[in-house]
Amino acid sequence: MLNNDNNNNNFQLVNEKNTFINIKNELSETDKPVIITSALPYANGEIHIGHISSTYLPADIFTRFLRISKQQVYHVCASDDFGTPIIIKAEKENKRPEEFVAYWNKRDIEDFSAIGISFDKFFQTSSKENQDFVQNVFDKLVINGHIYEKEVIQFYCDFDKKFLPDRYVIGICPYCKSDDQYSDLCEKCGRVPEEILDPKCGICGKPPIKKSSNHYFFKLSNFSHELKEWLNSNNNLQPDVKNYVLYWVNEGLQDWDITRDLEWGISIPLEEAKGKVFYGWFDNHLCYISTFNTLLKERFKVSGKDIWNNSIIYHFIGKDIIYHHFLFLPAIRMGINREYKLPDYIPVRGHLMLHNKKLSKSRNWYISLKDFISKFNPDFLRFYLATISPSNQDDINFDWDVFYSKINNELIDNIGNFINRTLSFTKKNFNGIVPEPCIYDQDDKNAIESIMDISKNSGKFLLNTETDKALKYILKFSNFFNQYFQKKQPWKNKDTSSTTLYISINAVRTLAILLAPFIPNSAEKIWLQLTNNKSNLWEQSWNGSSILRIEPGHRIGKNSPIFKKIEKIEIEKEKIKLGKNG
Ligand code: B3M
Ligand code: ZN
Repeated sequence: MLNNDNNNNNFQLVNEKNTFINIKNELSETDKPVIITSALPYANGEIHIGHISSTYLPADIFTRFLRISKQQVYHVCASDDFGTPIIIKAEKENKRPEEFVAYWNKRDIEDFSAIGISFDKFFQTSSKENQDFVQNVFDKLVINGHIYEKEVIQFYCDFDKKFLPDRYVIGICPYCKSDDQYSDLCEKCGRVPEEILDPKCGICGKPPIKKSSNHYFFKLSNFSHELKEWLNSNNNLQPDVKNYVLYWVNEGLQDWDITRDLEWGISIPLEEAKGKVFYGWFDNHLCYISTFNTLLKERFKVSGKDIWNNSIIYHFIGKDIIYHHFLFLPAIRMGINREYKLPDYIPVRGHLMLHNKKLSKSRNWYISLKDFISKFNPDFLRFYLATISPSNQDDINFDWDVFYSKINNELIDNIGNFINRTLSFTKKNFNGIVPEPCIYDQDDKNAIESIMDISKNSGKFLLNTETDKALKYILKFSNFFNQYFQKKQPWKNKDTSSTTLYISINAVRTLAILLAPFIPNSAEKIWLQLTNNKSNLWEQSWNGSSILRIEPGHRIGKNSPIFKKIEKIEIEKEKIKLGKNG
C-alpha cells in the first residue's frame, strides 16, 4: 500500500483510487439511494432505552455511516397515532386524541434529537398526507378484489361501553396456550391468534360480551404463494426469521380484519362504513411510504414513487413485530401490484433486558431516555448499546456495572486517552503545530498500514449493519495506537517524536470519522479540537478516511479531554433506584 523507498519522509500513497477501499463499490447496487425506516413509536408514552437499542440506534448508526460515505440516504419515521390505548389514555387526561398525540410526537422528536437519532423526517400516521395515502391504497385493494365485508362478532365491554379491540382483550393464546396474552399478538410464540381463549376486558378485567358489527377483511390468504416466493428469493433477510415466517405461511394464513369501530382513526372511504376506521396496523406501515413521499415533495418538489422504487429499502424493527413486517406489509404492497417496491432488508433486533429482567413500564422496570440523558452523556448510551448489540434477534442486557466499566475502560481509557495524549502532546511540545515527520521504522509503517486498513475493515461490517463488530475493530485500532504511542515514547525519543505525532494525529483524525456514526457529538468535538474548524466538518468522506490527511504545519484547535469519567457513586445511585422498583 505504501510506496516507501527506505526511510525517507517522502512516502506517497500509490494512486489513491486503487488503494482506497471504496466503500460505495461494496454496496451491492452502488449508486442507488438508500431509504431507511425505523418502526414507528406509539404516541402514548416516552421513548425508553429498549426502543433505542432494538430499532433507532442501529438504524441511526447505519444512516450516519452511509451519509458520511456519501451515499444518498433518507431516514424516515413517524409517531404511530392510532389505536385504543391512545384513546383510553387521552380520555384519562381529558384531552382530545389529536392533542394527546401531538404532545407525544413533539416529545419523541425532542428525545430522539437529544440522543442524536437523525431522521430526515419524523411524521405522524394521523397526518393528512398519510390518511389520503392509506385511503388510496384501500381503494386500490378494493378494485383489485382483495377486500371483502363480513359480519363479525366482537368483544364489547358492557361496563366500559366500548368495543374491545386488540390489546384490550387479554386471554390464553390458542396456539401455544400461554396465558395473559393480547388478543392480537401472543408475545410468547409471536403469532396473531384468530380468537383468544378465556377473554377478559383489559380495562376492568370483567369478561366482555359479544356484539356483532360489519367489518372489512384483507385477503391475506390470497398472497401465500407470492409471499413464499418473495421470502425464498430475498437473500438479505435473516435466515432464522425467514424460516419461521415461512413456517407460519405453511400453516395457513388467516384473512385479516382491518376495521375498528372507533372514532379516532383513518376513516374507511366507503359510504356504508361510516363510524368505522382502519386498524392501526393497516395504516402505520404505509406511513413509511407517505412520510418518504412527503419528504421528497417538501425537499425537492418531486414525487417519491420513482425514487422509492429505485432505492434500496431497509425497515429496522424489533423482533415483536416480525409478523406484521414480513407478512402484512409485503402482502399489502403486493395487493397494489407492487406500485411501491418491497423491502430489500428488514433488520430485526432483539429485546433489551434490564439487569436480566424484561422491561416493563407498568412495573416501572425501565429507564426512560429523558431520565438517562439528564444524567449521562447521550453518547455513552449509544456507545454502550452499540458494543453489546449483535446483528441478530438475540436479547441483550443493560447492566449499570457493565455500562460503567465499558465507558470508563473502553471508551475513555482506550479511545479518549489516546486522543487526549496525542493532542495535548502536540500542544505542549510542538506548539499545537503538526510536525514534519522524519524517519519511518517498521512500527511507523505498521501504524500507517493500520490507518489504511481500518475504514475497510469497519466499513465492511457497518455495511452489513453489524455495528458491534465494526465498533470492535475501532476499539482494536485505538488500542493499537495507545500501544504504539507507549512504545515510541515520544517524550523521550526526541529524534523520532515528530513521526510518532504526525502519524498519531492522523490516527485521531481517522478515529473522529470512524466514530461519527456511533458517538456523533463526541466525534464532532474530536474533529473540532483537531482541525479547529467546524464548518468543513466531515467534508472528508468515510472513503477518504484511510489516508494521512492532516499535513505538517496544520495548527490544531484548543484541546481538553473529550469525555469525563463516570463516578462510581453515580452508578450506585442508579442501582439503588432500580432496586426500589425491582
Ligand atoms: N407502533 C410499535 C410496536 O408495536 C408499533 C410499530 C409500528 S411500525 C409500522 O412496537
Ligand atoms: Zn371492561
